[in-house]
Amino acid sequence: MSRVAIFIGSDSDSDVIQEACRILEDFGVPFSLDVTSAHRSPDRTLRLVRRAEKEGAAVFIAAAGKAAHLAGVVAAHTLKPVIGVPVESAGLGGLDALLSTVQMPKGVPVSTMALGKTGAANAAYLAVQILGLSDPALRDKLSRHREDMAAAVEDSSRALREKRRRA
Ligand code: RP5
Repeated sequence: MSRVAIFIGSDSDSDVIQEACRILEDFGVPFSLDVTSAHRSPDRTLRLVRRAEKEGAAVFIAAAGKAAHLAGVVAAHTLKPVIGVPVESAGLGGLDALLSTVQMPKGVPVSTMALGKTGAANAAYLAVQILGLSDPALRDKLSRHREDMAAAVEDSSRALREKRRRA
């Protein structure tokens, strides 16, 4: 049973979304990954949303570039939280996708992440946070991850001080 349903608008988005997949795997969160386009395969998109809901998905992640309406269309068809990841592309560099994803009309929100791989990673972390609301074990893992990040910052600061002392 997939707890997170991930959709990408094209297989050209697969490199970006790998960041999210890797993090969900690290946290042991089962997910599904499908290519579907709001524009090129609208019926398939709706079918996949319905299927994911039936199979128990609690959160959706949708990544797309250009006129990126995938997350918005998914949000229109579900009451579950939808996280949008705008993907950079040639031409407008991703600003097109960012604005298309973030500027949802009132009442149908999409939680919009940063562009590209950082956004994909944060989409996974946010999905883990949402699932963690009802899963104490997952919340503990997330809390340990935050502690590890804080320790890594301290380590890098210590290493920098040491480097400067030796210089
Ligand atoms: C969007 O258009 C996709 O999400 C992708 O980011 C972009 C380009 O798609 P391709 O032309 O590479 O399939 O729909």
